[in-house]
Formats: sequence, C-alpha cells, structure tokens
Amino acid sequence: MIERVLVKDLAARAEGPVTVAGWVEKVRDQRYVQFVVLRDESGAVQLVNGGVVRELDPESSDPKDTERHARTTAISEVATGSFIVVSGELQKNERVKLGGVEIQIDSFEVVSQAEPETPVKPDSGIDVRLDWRFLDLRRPEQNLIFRVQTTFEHALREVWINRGFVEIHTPKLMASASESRAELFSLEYFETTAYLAQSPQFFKQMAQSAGFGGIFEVGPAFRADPSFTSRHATEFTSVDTEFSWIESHEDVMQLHEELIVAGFSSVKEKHGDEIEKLFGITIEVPSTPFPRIPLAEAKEIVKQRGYEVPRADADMDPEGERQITAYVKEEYGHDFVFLTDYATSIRPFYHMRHADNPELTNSYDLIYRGTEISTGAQREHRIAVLEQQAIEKGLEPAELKFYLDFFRHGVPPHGGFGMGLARVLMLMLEQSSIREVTYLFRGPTRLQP
Ligand code: AMO
Repeated sequence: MIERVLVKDLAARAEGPVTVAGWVEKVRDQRYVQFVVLRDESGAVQLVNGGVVRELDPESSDPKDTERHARTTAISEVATGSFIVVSGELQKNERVKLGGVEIQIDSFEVVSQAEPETPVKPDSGIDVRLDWRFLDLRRPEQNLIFRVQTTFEHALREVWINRGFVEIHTPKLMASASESRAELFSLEYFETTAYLAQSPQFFKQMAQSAGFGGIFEVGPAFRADPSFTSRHATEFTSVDTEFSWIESHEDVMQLHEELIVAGFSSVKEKHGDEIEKLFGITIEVPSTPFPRIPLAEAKEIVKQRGYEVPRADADMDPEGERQITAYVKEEYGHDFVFLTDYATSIRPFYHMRHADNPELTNSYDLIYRGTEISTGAQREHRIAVLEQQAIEKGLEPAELKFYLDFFRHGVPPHGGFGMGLARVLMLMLEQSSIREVTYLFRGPTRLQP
C-alpha cells in the first residue's frame, strides 16, 4: 500500500511531514506560487508550491533548482482529474477555508494524467452526468450518498442479525414470473426461456418452509417497465425480508418501522452534519408508531381534499399518494404512512385475505413523502386456499407447482416486505430522481455504463 493520510484526518494531525493521494480538483497557477486542491474519498485539502521556478538558469547547477523547476512544470501542466501523490509539510493555517490546514509541497507525482478537457461540467444535465458516471461520482455530494447508503444498509443488517435472521441470496434467473407477467424480462436459456427475477418473493417464502424463521436479502430485482418516471428503474436494489410466526401484517409493519428508525438514526448520527452542509437538509428520525390508514379510508380522505383517485378499485395513484402524505403531515406531523388492507382485486394471489372479509388483504404499502417505498403482507400459507386464490387470479397451478409445493409439507404463518432502496435514499436526501442515488442506473434507454 502507498502510505498516505486521508484528508479527513489531517486536521487532527501534528504539523510535519505527510503524504496524501487523490485527484486534482483545481489548480491556481500564480506567478510566484501555485495552489492545488487535492480531493480524496474523504475530503479536500489545499497544497501549496511556494518554490516556483519557471525557467531554469543555465548557469545554475543547484539540483534543488532543477527539482523545483520540474515540480513547477508538473503543476502547470497537470489537468484537473489527474491522480497525484504528494508529500510535504502539513501546516495549520486558520486562514485556509478548506479545513484550516495546508501542505507545502516537497514532492509532486502525477500517477495518472487526465485528458485536459473534462466531459462533465458543473452545469451538465443528468444524461451527460450518467454517461460519465465515474466523474460525476467524484463530487462530494455523490460520494456522501453512497456512504449514507452503506450506513443505512448496515443499520438494517444489525437489526436483522440481532433478531437472528439469516441473510440469503436468491437466484435472479427464474423459470417463471415472480410477480405479474407484465414487466417481465425474458432471455434465451439454452433450450428454454428464463426470466429475470422481479422479486425474491417465492424464494424468501421458501425459507419459511425451510424453517429458517427469519431471512433478509438486499439484491437486484428486474422489471421491464418502460416508464421514465423519477422513481422507476428496470433494475433496482430490493431490500427484502420475510419471517415466520406472525399473527397479521401488523407484525410486519412493526419490524418495518424498527428497521426504518434504525437506518435513519444511524444515518443522522454518522452523516447528519455533512448532509446538512452539502444538501442543506436535516435528517429526521421518524417516531413510532407510524400512522396507519386503511386504503379505503385514505381514498375518502383524499376525496374530501378535492382529489378523487380515478378508479374505485385501483391502487392509490401518485397524486393520491401526495395528497394522503399532505394530510398525514398536517394531522400527525409524520413523513411516513402505512396504507393498509388493500383490496383483494389489486393484490397478488399470495396475500392473505381477511378472515371475515375476502375482499380485503392483510397487506400494506409504506408511503414516504408522497411516494410508495414498500409493499408488505401476511402471506397465505394454507395450500388449499392459496391454490384457489391463484386460480381466481387466472394463474395456472401447474406453472406454479414448485412454489405451491413449499406449502404442502408444513409451513408456519409468515409475512414480509420488499422495499426499493433507491426510493428511500432519494426521498431521504431530497433528490429529484432515483438516478441520482443509484450507482449505475438502468432504464429503458440506458444500458451503459
Ligand atoms: P412491489 O412490486 O410493490 O412488491 O415492489 C416493492 C418495492 O420495490 C420498489 N420498486 C421499484 N423501484 C424502482 N424501480 C421499479 N421499477 C420498482 N418496482 C418496484 C418500490 C416498491 O414499493 N414481492 C413484493 C414485496 C413483498 O410483498 O414482500 C413486491 O415486489 O419501492
């Protein structure tokens, strides 16, 4: 390893020799002094070259002059974006806005020279930025987004692990659809056709039949969704969990709340100040319990506010979600709301129905700041009922045999949810699109890089 100090650790260090490495963010090449702003993954620092020698005196035989001349030239010629290793004297200087320290350069090595023109400009639009995603990701805001994501996922994992849940990795190549047949990617698979998993739904339920008790998976999901909205991707990271011995979807919502609170608390604690500085927003850890409103009631509330969800038997539409969010904010001061008890007609066959009303399911959607981030439910575990529900939905039991078999050899009551990771981050950090918070976005017209 090249011995280097991370920029974030410089302020706490004593003055003296130090080596830093990163890329050139800016150069100010003045007559008698040169300034370079070096950025690494942890921050930016000012480097100063006071020993500027523009031209070598042919009479001089002082090797120091030759060295200074070479350094001056290297700094004059270095393009922004180049990766450099710099050694020098760390000095405290309160007048330096960038962290109150600077480094007087002794040696300046260009490890990898960038081309002089950078294709991403400060005012470049999202498409150019995504074309050059690796350059876009050098921005401190982008770097922060992925550190926030790491912290958020870690906090969720801690909750699951403390509860004794098992992490699983389910296959993404499947022989059948895992949600509806719409939005299904198919591909040639030797002599047959395979489908890309839309959700780990069936396999996370299988773990309940396997007696795992509780499981989680953070992995890719694929949807051949042709839309260009700010919240849809054709490939996204799905945060999934499933666990046994629940009594209703209420148990699933309680775990969901616990996970969200753990994730938000950890993000606030670790990155709250930086988020405030870079995005100008304060992370709010939601209080529990989150408000719960049955879907039918939510539609009534929205109607009274002057907006009617177009079809009575339909899911909330985006405007309905915004309206109910505004209501919840006014009434409960809360950013989250569970819409519960969705109609059977708009839920998949595997959702358990109310014991006293087969028109309603033991299910919910979690809405955060006006956008659906999750779907959760208690599952139907009684094979005869499950099979009947599949037939009612027009599914062919023979095609689902492998799944239905999970329920023929004993299975505990269970439930779980799936949550779009990018949607949570987008809304938490008040970003305009999941493109901003997805490492490499995939949409109908984007397959590269
Ligand atoms: P659902 O289809 O509602 O439920 O998906 C769960 C969550 O995944 C996210 N999501 C998406 N994110 C980005 N782009 C997309 N095209 C996209 N589609 C879905 C959303 C959504 O709330 N098996 C069930 C979950 C369960 O019951 O456990 C399922 O997949 O945030």
